[in-house]
Amino acid sequence: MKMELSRVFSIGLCGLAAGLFFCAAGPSSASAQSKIQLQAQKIVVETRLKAMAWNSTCQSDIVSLCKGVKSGNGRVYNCLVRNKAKLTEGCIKTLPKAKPLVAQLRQIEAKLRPAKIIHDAEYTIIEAQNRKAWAADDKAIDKKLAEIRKKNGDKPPNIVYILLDDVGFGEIGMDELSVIRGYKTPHMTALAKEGLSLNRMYTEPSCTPTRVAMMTGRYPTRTGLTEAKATLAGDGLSAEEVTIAEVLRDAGYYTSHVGKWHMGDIEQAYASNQGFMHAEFPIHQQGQLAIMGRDMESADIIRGVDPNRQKQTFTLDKLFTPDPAHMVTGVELRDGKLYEVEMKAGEAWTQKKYREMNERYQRNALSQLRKLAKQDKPFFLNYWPLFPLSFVQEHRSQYNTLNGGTMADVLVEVDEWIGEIVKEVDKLGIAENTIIMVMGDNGPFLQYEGPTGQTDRIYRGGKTDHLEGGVRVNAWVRWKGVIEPGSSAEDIIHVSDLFTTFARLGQALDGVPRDRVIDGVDQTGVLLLGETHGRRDYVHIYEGPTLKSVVKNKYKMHLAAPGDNPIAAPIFDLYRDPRERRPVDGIKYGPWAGGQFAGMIKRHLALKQKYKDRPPTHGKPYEGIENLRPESKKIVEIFLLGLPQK
Ligand SMILES: [Ca+2]
Repeated sequence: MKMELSRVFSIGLCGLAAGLFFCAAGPSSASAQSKIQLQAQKIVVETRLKAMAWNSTCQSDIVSLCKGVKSGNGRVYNCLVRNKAKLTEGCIKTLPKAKPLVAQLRQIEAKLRPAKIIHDAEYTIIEAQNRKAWAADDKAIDKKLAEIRKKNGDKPPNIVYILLDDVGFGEIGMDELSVIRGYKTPHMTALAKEGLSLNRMYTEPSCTPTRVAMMTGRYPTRTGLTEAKATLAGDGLSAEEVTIAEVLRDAGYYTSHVGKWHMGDIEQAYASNQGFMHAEFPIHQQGQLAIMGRDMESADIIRGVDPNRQKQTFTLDKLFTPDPAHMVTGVELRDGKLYEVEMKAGEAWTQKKYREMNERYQRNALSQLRKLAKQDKPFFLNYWPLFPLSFVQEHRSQYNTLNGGTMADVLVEVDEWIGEIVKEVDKLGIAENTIIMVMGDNGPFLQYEGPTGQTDRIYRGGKTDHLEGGVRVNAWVRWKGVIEPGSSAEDIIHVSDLFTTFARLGQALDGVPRDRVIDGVDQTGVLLLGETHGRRDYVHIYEGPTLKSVVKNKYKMHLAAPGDNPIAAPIFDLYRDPRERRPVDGIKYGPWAGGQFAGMIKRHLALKQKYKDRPPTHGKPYEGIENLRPESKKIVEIFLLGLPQK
């Protein structure tokens, strides 16, 4: 990572004590001073920084301690300060000398930064009509946040965010509904009663896209990462994306990730390089860990992965059928380095190991919680369990449900785990300054409907579908003493909104990038002021890179096939027809709604002319993992041979 320090410092930032003042002043526009004057000042400060010979004094520290930390927003400087104890003597001496200059640069950068976050065209339209009401809300929100902070020693709230895999709306936390499918999730049902239910939470249709949207505040298609991959891919979340973990970390949070990640197998995509100071996660996901194994072939969950089950007479490419044990499994960040854990060379991957991995993440999420609660810093704990996804019937003495499906049964177990986390927050005495949020990441995995015991229910469709069944999930937020217990909101929320909302709650809005479209809108109003204080009445629903439907208020249009008149595309009234079976009468709605939807889609796509979708980011898989097993090295070697050689 060759990088001039002047460049490192030249991009505005927040987070350090000296910088906070300027950040708190907000990204005000450069009204008094012209942009040119500010840019000239910036060059002067940068030159002075350069004259301090930073390059030679701190370069080795940056390479060894801040590898993977992105330039921009002062992240590298923050990294050096964080690692002060480990820095070389020369670098330590230079840090205080540079501090006032860095602060000055921040001030200039804050002024140069565009004042507003760039949102989708649709947001601009509703913002213009609600400006007055939102300004009043903002005042009330700021007052409330200031009161909460005062009560908690000026510390912004901790955030515990739990994202469950493949559980669509009605599968969790609604016991009266789930009894008809032979199970209950009492702990999540209790959580719903203690907090706010977000009844119109939209996600993306599958794992990777939802996680990208949550982490970056952007529709995944803008980031170039839309596919949910299971095998070696050589791509992932770009270093250029700014994640909520980075935004919160730079504002003084301790950031910790435990569990599923699923945003790529290249080094820059790892959780540990996307803003998390503690990170333990599998490089891939359950396709490898819960589906592709030989145990799973014996259970008839998958076919073709066990070479011993059929003659291999004409098999020339023995790696075409992947062995899950050849791919890297779980990794952990230890002293700044990433290691694969609990997996020996030559070892097979089994359902037993998958279960152990899940139990380890639960154990470690709890121990993280205990550790983080003791620190002075506020924390962001991002816990994304791999369970309830589970496909093999485990032989246990006791089953949990009448349903008996592999996933229904494990779901009840995960419900208990969530109960443990909530209980621990209460026990640690941090409940009043800790937001707990639990939600699903997409609809049910209907492709495995039989063995898992899952099915779609209120909404039609499941994972990978743009239908409501694919993208509607339960979501609850508990914040003791702040959010009214048992409340609910019908405002539309999209998972990307969490990026912006968490940034505001963490006093970190200044870290939200202003050079790209941020789809996530600030929904703090729904949390603090309640229903009807949301700032979104629309969602664009993509399947991969393709826009498939658009929601506005209670209406939803499924996009017309190429060549068909968009005005005549089917429109559904989601309150009257939640399963999207009978489009509304085209003659009665088409003339106005069809045209309005078509315009909404055009505006959304037009913004992409200025802010283009990023192409996918490619690289060598598994770089930066210290202890790659020989079998993992081999599959990478062969994978690379298949790529165009330079
Ligand atoms: Ca999922």
